[in-house]
Amino acid sequence: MPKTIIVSNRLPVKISKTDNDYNLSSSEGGLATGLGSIYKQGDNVWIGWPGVEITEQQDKDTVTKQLKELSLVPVFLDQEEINQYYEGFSNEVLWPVFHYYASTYATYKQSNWDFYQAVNKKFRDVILTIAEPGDVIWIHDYQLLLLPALVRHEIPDVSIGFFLHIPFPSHEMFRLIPWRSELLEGMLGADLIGLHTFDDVRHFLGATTRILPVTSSANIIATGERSIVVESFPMGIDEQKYASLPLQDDVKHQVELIKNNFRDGKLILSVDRLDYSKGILQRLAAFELLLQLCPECIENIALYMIVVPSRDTVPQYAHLRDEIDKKVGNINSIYRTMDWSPIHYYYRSFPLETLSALYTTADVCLVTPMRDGMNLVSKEYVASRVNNDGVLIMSEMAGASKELIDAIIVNPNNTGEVCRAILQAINMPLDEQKKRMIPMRQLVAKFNIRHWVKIFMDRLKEVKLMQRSLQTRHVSNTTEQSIINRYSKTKKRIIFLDYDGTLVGFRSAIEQASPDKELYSIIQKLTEDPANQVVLISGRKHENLDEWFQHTDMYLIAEHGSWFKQPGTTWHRIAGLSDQWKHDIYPLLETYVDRTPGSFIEEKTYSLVWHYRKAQAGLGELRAGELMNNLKYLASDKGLQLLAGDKVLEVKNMDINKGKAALTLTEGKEYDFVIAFGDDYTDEDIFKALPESAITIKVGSNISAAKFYLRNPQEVRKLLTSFTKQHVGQDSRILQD
Ligand code: GDG
Repeated sequence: MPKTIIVSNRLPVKISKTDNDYNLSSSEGGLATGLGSIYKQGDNVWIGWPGVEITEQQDKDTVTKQLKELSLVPVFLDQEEINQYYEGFSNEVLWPVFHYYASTYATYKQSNWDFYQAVNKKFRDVILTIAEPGDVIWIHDYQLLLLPALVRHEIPDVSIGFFLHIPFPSHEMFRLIPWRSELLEGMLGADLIGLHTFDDVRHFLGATTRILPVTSSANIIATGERSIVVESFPMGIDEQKYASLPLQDDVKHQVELIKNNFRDGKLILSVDRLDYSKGILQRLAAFELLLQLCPECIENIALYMIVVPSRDTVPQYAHLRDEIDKKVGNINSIYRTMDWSPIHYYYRSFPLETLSALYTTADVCLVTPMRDGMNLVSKEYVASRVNNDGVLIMSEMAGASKELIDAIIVNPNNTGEVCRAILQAINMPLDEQKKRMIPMRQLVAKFNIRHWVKIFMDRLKEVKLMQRSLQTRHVSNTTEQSIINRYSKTKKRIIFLDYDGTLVGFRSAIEQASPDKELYSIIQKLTEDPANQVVLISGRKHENLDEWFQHTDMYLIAEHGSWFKQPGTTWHRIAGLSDQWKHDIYPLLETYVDRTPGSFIEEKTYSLVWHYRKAQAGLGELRAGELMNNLKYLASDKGLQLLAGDKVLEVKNMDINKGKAALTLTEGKEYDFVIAFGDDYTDEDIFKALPESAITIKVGSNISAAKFYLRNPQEVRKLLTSFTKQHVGQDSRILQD
């Protein structure tokens, strides 16, 4: 029975030491609740750091045993590892860069990176003591970006999901990190990569396709080995818990105490971990402005500000804490009256019941991070509003703002706007409060943490099935052997070979992809066998194929079938086709060349191709989309076909395609072995046109009409070489006979 293994930096447990004993208590954060239904079952486990340094082996053994009772498995880290991997690399490189604070807070130290790699390997080693092929592993967050690939390398046959809890920044930010490729390669070890928002998904795809030699189509990344799905899974909370807490007696009691403090005043609440990304100082500035501008607010409103201690041994965080202390002191000293304080600031955490009482009492919840992956506080506030009242003010920089669209959405940098939003919130009529709160409560209830876990796990299963269905079509050893057997038994064969991407790899300059010695030798051996008709069928110009292959014994087809050349004869072109349409289309393409630096037009006899492989990444795709729209009607009027390929858009005569060209060679001939290799959209026409008995092979693992696929041109060459060896083998047997 396959297991599910959860992996995160921290285990969901609190450990404290009394004398010689360790006391363990489960910490019931949202994630732990959501994943509880998984890791507590059967042989499933959660792997992570227990949160304290334990040096003695005996103590490690004791704690390991105690954790086992809770289905938890420890990765023990020493203080130096914590300093460099966690405080250093995770929190002084990844956290600031991913939250757009690279220039202010990021420091790139080689030793931190070394520790980051070493600790990720330490996690891998613990996983390897437990995981077996077929298991499902779900890895969490930015501390473990390298782990998916490290695990994949050791056990290829596992399902790996990865979820990033913080934002994924734009490529412009991410590229600053000296180890950017390694980090992305690490993440691509996963089968499914989950992020909070669609913007994060776009940023991740953008960075990956710009930095690594991989391609993406919609939200699927093809690495040649596997297809990896990248999707947004906005994280939810344990909504039932937050909706039921206000009904508990102890919570009701605390609500009364808080209300008595305030008489009829309005209570504004903010709750954050101590972090510069949470916009605490900016929020205080907006609150101060409000006190300056609104005399009626004096004695009638109060900001309850809870800041939970976090990372305050790091100098930047200690500094932030001092700044907050100063600012709060300053505001209170100016505006405080004998029996009223504008800000109630708490630098500590509270029991969940107190938090719930605050959520229940607060008229306004002020959530104004400068950047936040999701922000669960906003959802917890919404879930706690069982009477459907209360107002949420939400920064547009938090992932949650994409879902909680009925909140008052603000730009946290705009002090005036935040100040106005608070005024709007404290004066909002009850009707409007309800109109906004009801849909938000419904959303938070539906997309709760269990739902999040379920859809992620279901999707991971689907991704694996999709990969496996492709896998069955990969030319395995057995399939390869049976193709070779069929080849050796047949006497009249035709072999269709596409060129770019099939026999040679993709190059950024088209003229660079010239044939090498190995390729010429394979072609020569294949064509030497009189039973073989070898056909090179390409979209390239006939002049180009002529230069490279006129001396071979291949049948050459250029420009998707516009030009033909039998071995030993001259080129001839297909008759009766018009190329008059080019006069209208060419000028249009030229305007795109003028507007898109790096793009150019290639003119063929019956087609025009707009190439953008040298254009700025992203811009080319954008313009290609525009051009496609522009050409749509014109093309159908003129009997033209538009083909969007790999960094090209081709406009060609509809009557020409590789499929038709291939059929002119096979129809009426009794070939007993038909095989076709191709890598792109134009080769699909051949795959579809050839008879059912043909062997069709796509190069690359994208969806295709072909029966099988090979990963790359090297695998194609290997199979063709096996054919040529067959030929020699047969001969030698014949000789022996
Ligand atoms: C990261 C991402 C993303 C706070 N004070 C107390 C307390 N809390 C709890 C809240 C909430 C949690 O802490 C804070 O979660 P957030 O989502 O707001 O922020 P991060 O800690 O930065 O979390 C974030 C999240 O991961 C999940 O993917 O949303 O964007 O930065 O649950 O209730 N809990 C108790 N007492 C407190 O005083 N008991």
